[in-house]
Amino acid sequence: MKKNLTEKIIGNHLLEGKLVPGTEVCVKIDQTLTQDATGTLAYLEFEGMGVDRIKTKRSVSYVDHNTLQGSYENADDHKFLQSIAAKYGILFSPNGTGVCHQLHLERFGIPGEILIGSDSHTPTGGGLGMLSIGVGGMDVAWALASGKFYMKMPEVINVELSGKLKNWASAKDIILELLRRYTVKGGVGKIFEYSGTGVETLSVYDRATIANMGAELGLTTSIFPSDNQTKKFLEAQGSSKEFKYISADKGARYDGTIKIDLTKIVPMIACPHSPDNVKTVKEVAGTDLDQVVIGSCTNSSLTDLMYVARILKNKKVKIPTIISPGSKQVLMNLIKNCALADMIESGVRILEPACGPCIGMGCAPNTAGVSLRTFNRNFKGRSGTDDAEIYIAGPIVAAFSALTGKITVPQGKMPAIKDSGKIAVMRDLIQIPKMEGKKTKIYRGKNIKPIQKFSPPEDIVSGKIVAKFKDNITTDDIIPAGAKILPLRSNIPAISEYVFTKIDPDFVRRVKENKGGIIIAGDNYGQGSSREHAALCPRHLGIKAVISKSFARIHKANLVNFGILPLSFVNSADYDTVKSDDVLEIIGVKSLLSGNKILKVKNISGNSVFEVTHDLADRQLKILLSGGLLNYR
Ligand code: MIC
Ligand code: SF4
Repeated sequence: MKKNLTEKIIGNHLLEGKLVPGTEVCVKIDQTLTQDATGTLAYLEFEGMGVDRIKTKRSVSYVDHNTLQGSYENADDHKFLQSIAAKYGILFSPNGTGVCHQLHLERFGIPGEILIGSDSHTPTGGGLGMLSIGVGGMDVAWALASGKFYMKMPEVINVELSGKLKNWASAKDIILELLRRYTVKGGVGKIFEYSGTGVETLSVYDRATIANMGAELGLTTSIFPSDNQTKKFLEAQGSSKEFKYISADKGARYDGTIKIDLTKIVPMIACPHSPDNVKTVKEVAGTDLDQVVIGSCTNSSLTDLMYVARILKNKKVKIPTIISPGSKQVLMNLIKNCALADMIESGVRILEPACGPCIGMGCAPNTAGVSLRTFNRNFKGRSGTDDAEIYIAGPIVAAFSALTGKITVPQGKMPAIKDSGKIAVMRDLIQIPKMEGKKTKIYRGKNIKPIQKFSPPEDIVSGKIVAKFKDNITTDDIIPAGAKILPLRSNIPAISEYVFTKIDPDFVRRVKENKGGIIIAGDNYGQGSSREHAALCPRHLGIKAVISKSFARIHKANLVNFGILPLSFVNSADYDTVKSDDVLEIIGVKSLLSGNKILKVKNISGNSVFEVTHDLADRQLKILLSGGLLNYR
């Protein structure tokens, strides 16, 4: 039978289930990654599972999010992560080495393998033919403990690229065009598999940018074939032995097709406050800017920054411009080929390789400031300044705009960036664990609080509607990031005080007063980051159920893992009939286990009844009705 690339990779790793979209499959996991903001919880959960050794081939713990060390909290977390790595045989990438996705691509990318990571941009690895999926920390912990991962088999969509980019258009513009067409919820339940003659015109870094930002479409992941470009990339990284060709069979079956003619792509930009609010750069050209920031796991590769250096060379930036290279290796290459000198001479600030401003760790814009960034998310408030206006574009548009202080359409002849295929490779920055096993003392600073277990739900789950939200609520809305809150990621009681503070400052008080409650939401609840704090913290406060029109994939799995019922309206018009403060009773929750798909919800205040449903697998229902994954084990 002819197979697409996804079917080949999943088929090679299949432990349970069939490749039927919408049904649950269990796959063997080759690699995992964590970063420090989600990693501490993931490893606490892993410890709670009580196994001696990791069951994966390669697992890496990166420190790249909480890098400021403004006080003891981050440093404590990093020492905890380092000691856990030594104990269990996990590789450790220390603070300042680079952003996890950039590093993982450069150092550990292997076509045909399966990677899961506790970060929503893990799909970056799809740029070189590795099936890479973002998940919650608990799912990484479970993969470390068992070598397995359960997921719903997605539909596989063939994205057929033809032609070649021209006139300053870049990979970022391809993914922005897809976001313009399909929106932040257009990819839920799907994998985008790229094919066609246009693919070979894109480098692995271009492909990684596209795969990375597929997360913004809500996709399970994106994947490119492994071809001569992949070979060249792996050779340059000193990893040629990992190379193999892998692609879909000719005539393979797909669940849908999208066609993109690369010759028609023009520079695009996402306008405030959503990555799918996309226009052409021409449409918003001339908008005054206060700041330009170049970096993040989407656009901080050597090639990206070489274009930036070339555009800035012998010119001066007009507004504060900040550049954060994706990894120390990228920075070292920029030093060796003198591109860093061109950047610094033009007046830019250089930050150390880390997530930095992308996660609100510094460089927040001024009040109501307008900032153009090469990142992937421009949700309101994520920059650290609540009323800032954030635009998202590729590094070329960003560099041109830095020179004028306004959003600017790239002009002139596009320079060719010479690619000799040779770069300075820094393979020894990531620490190979000593594997001291049982002898290793785990360092637990006072910021690290023990992981909590929750009791199973009653048969009738009742509570007040403590909040009613609209569509597309992000996990940044639920539990904000930023320099003030991020250091508390290992301290659930402390960080829970910030739940919904940006969009509903009274939420925590109300939930405490009511001793818990139920949340109502519109479509795509929990889009964005994989942070399981967005499930765990509401659970800690006493939230028992979220009833929405629909959920984002990773967040729904996180809700299950922490025992919050993720239920959907059978009739979405019922969303309009419920209001804040109504008291609800969800009846017969335990009957879910015997196959009941639909539950009745009594609205005691409104004196009415409506129905809710779910699309969870039996295994997930068992977890949910045990009160979460830690109880289920
Ligand atoms: C993000 O880009 O929002 C993050 C920070 O990388 C998150 C993870 C986190 O919240 O720690 C993600 O994308 O999953
Ligand atoms: Fe880091 Fe930003 Fe990438 Fe998230 S999106 S991993 S915060 S660089």
